[in-house]
Amino acid sequence: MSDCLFCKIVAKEIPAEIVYETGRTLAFRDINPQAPTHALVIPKAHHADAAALAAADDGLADEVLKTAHEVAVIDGVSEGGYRIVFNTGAAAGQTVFHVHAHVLGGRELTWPPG
Ligand code: D5M
Repeated sequence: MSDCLFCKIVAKEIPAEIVYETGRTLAFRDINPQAPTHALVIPKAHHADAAALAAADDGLADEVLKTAHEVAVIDGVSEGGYRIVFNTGAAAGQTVFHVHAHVLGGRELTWPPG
């Protein structure tokens, strides 16, 4: 989508600090990190939210999760515990409507989130 921020990151029109990339997914550092590890994992194809990604039903959601785990391995937080969050819908805090998994780790993560 031409006016989508994360599509522009996929197209390299906006810079991002890439952590890991596969053929159909991209992981990059969040611009406003909430933990020592805070990356965003997206499918390169545009899907608005987690529900739309799941409905695509082509294994893409699996790939996003695998890439999220790979980010945790790369950052050395996979053993200590990490969190994968999909804010889904404005009421849940979603501000960018290109589905993204937040990967958070590297500090004690409290529950419930605010
Ligand atoms: O999360 C949207 C996230 O996207 C939020 O944590 C900031 C991040 N963000 C916004 N712009 C950028 C750029 N340009 N690079 C990296 N990260 C960015 P949400 O769950 O939608 O609230």
